[in-house]
Amino acid sequence: MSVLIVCPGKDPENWVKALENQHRGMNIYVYPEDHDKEEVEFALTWNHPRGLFKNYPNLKVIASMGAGVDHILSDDALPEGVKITKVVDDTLTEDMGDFVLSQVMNHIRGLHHYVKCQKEKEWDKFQYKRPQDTKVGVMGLGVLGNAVADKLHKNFFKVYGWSRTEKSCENVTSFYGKEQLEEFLQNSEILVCLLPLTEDTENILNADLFDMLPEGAYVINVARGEHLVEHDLMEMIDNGHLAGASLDVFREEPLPEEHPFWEHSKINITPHIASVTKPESVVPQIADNYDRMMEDEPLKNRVELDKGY
Ligand code: NDP
Ligand code: OXD
Repeated sequence: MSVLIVCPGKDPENWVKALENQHRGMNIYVYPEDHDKEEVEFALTWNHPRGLFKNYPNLKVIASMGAGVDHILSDDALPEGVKITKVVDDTLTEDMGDFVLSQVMNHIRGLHHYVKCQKEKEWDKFQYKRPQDTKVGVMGLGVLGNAVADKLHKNFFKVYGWSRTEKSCENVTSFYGKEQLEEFLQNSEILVCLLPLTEDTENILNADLFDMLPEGAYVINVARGEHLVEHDLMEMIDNGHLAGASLDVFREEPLPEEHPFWEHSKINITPHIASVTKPESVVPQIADNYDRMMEDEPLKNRVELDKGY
């Protein structure tokens, strides 16, 4: 039986090496190299070509190389009964916390502003805020959102959270469901999106939602580009309601050269690097799930298909 790695545009080498080290004797193919489709029971993937997996009659598990699984579930030709897993990894979680904390700190201390000032040789002091006086709202209190909320709390921010189901978190004032979204947003001077991309969350960062944020709020999107209605964001920044945004994810990646975000003085762009999967760290859980599949045992980090995350 074999494992198929499918990650067009990504270098598979570290994954292959780490898997071979972890699981001696595992038979690994890297798409599109020549292989027998009937042999493949387990696929490890990131952004596979749509429709590819329907040609694998014995495929049982599709494992995402990352925390998100929208790149798998958006394929409407997945083989019936196939199980999907996501990554839950301490390094990935820690890295996301560091990234969001640095973006939040950059915003309250005006560091993005000073990068621009230096280019213009402008000595323009920015009245900064302190963490104790800043309310941050985290949308999505899952593995990553929860860790981000915790890190922000440990750094003295006032933290609010929003999820689909009710939570009781010690250091986070939490809200859930559509009914409590407005109250959550009213408390979000900085809004961090860490939702999975699903039918319910697509386009959720839109003008109506921005309108419910306090005047001068700042938006950080580290989830998926499809959460954001780009035109609404630009309009709300340009009319002064929002102070700006830090965006790590985009509808089209790489962000096209002609995209207006590049030139916008109040939009900060990073190239989907908030938290990048480290193969050596993640491969043990992939190999463990491979063994579980072989033994017909329950998989770890299995995605609930009806929820979409
Ligand atoms: P989880 O599945 O652990 O958590 C998802 C959270 O979102 C849960 O709290 C869930 O609520 C909440 N949620 C889902 N749907 C809704 C909804 N309709 N309304 C309100 N809340 C909702 O995901 P992770 O924390 O592991 O990852 C989140 C996302 O981060 C990934 O899907 C991926 O897109 C993105 N990501 C981005 C990276 C980057 O580098 N930019 C790196 C890694 C991930 P409940 O708890 O009630 O179920
Ligand atoms: C992920 C990502 O989902 O990197 O892990 O976006």
